Amino acid sequence: MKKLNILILTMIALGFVLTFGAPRSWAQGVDNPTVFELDGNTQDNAAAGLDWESVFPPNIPLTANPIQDPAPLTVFTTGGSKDTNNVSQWRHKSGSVPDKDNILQAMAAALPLPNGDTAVYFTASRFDNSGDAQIGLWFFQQSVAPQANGTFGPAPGQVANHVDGDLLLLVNFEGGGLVPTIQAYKWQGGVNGGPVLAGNILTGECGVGPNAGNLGACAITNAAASNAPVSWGFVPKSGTPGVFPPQSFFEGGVNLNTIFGGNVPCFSSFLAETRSSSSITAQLKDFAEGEFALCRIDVTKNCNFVGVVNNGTQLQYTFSGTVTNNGAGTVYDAEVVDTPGNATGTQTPPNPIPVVPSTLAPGASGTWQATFVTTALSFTDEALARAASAPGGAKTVTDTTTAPCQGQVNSSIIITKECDPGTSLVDIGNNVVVQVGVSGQVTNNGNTQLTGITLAHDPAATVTLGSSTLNPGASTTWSVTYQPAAISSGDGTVPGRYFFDDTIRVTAATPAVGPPLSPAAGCSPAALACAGASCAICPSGSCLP
Ligand SMILES: [Ca+2]
Ligand SMILES: [Ca+2]
Ligand SMILES: [Ca+2]
Repeated sequence: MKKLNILILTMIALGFVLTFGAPRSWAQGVDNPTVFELDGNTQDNAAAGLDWESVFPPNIPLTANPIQDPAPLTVFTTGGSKDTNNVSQWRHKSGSVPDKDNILQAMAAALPLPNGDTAVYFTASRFDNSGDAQIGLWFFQQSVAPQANGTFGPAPGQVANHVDGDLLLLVNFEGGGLVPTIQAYKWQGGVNGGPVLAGNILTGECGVGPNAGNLGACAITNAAASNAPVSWGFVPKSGTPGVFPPQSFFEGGVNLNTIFGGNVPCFSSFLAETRSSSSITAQLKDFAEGEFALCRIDVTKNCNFVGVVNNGTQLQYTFSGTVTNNGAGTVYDAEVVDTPGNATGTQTPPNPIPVVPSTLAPGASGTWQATFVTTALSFTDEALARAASAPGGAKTVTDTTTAPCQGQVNSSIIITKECDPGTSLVDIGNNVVVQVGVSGQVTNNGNTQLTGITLAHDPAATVTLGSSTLNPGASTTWSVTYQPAAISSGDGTVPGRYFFDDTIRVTAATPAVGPPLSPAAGCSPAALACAGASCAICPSGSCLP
């Protein structure tokens, strides 16, 4: 008798371990309440996981919170609107559906499971709880948004297609029951393909039954009335506004890695639909659709002006930034394509610019950098970052940003003048006349190359100029020799001392980059630079100090 008691106690103890030890294995399933509470309500309860009323962490893949779908918004129409057809054949309109098929709110979120898998959680509410619920949940790689002309696509005039790997979950609560049947389908065969059943997935009611905590896909509905999130504005057909009548609220999840292994597609939109039956060929009723970017990268960009290069003829900029994986899965082969909007130039390295590292786990960042040499002083520059969801795959995960680039130049020219070699007397024919010889330097005092430098002399005379082009900091010489027509000044108080005034002016000089030079103050007539001299003629020795 005593042995039997011990055996019973042992069995009870074993049962205790089997029952209450279950949470230890929850890490493997999508119905893991330490990640998300798939419990048939929206409240964030004691379990560690989030629920629909939680504040979601920043940067997780999330639809609108929630997607609102008030009647008569967006219902399926025409015979082509079936799960077995390419979305290019789907059509929608505003109209009515049976009240039990009228979706009011829907939502999806992606969260990592403890083992690194990616779980997607979904929810939908309906207007009337009288009748079976046949629900479909699509995860598309293309943007499959309802357009005003009745088609589905990323933008007006653009029709979306299925891409292999688009995921469909069929969740059916039938016969008045609370236990769903769930099937997962993967689209295969491109635009002419169809949904193919995905095998080897444990499915069922979330957190219930022998596989609780290990389900690859599950769903659950509310068996009893339950408060709706205030922000949803839920109003049932009958009952209390803000309260879900039984079987009006649905939630569930799917472990994407149990279906796709390591090659989870980069879904970009989510659609919750109601269906006329559990059949894969059922007619589709209402739907709510929203953006749901499972893979997401964010690119940043700075444009820094480095300086004037290549003898003052070009400007150098540095483009740099980061690419951050803010999505649910690792992205690969990240790179940046940079496009200076209204500037031409030479970029090093050329596009695509590598991101280091190019493989980014969720939350990780890489850096990128390039130099750009151009003549543009001001331009706006766009950076497109792109990455693949699988190594070597199509780079469909993208983000763009722009940054202003502003260079700075300082163009300047200065000129000097000296009485060198100065005045002298020359014998021209039968006359002895005064000859004035002046000279000086023209200097590029800025950081841009100057071309087309032209000088003018007053009184008018031929100017000899060493070079009409000057690099930054460079100088050249000029000289003029002329015979003045008259004495400029000198009152004779010092006998024999007279002055010949003249001016040299820079009348043209063109900077290689940046705005034209401005006239210098004090030059008359107007000039970019000027210098004057008053050269004396003296009796021998009298001009010496
Ligand atoms: Ca819940
Ligand atoms: Ca919780
Ligand atoms: Ca709708």
